[in-house]
Amino acid sequence: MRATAGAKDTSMTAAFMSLTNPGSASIKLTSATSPVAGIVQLHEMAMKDGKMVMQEKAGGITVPAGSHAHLAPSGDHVMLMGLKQGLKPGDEVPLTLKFSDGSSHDLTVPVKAFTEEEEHYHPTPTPTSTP
Ligand SMILES: [Cu+2]
Repeated sequence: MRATAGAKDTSMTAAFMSLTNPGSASIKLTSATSPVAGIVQLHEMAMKDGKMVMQEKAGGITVPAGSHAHLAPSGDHVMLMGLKQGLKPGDEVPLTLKFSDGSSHDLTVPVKAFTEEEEHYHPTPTPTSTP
């Protein structure tokens, strides 16, 4: 989870992780909650009007059977908004993930300083081929 210490906007942050699905059926991360945030959403980066923006990911984040989903600053992430406290490197934040099969997982997420912050909110335009 990205620290808010030193950030311009300390009311929100994001969590990044790798999810592994050892099962034989794909599964979706459908929601998340944390006591430090008023609202937790699952976000994706999407191209809108020629620039990358983040938006709520409809239907959740799929973890394919026997594979992984990587939540990273340039892609899908867990967005924490309405933070009730500042987060500094070294802090640990409880995060509960809920999945489409009804299971939930309680995590303790370490807070780290992220140098990718600018990339996350203001991604450098990269040339893309038009289909
Ligand atoms: Cu976001």
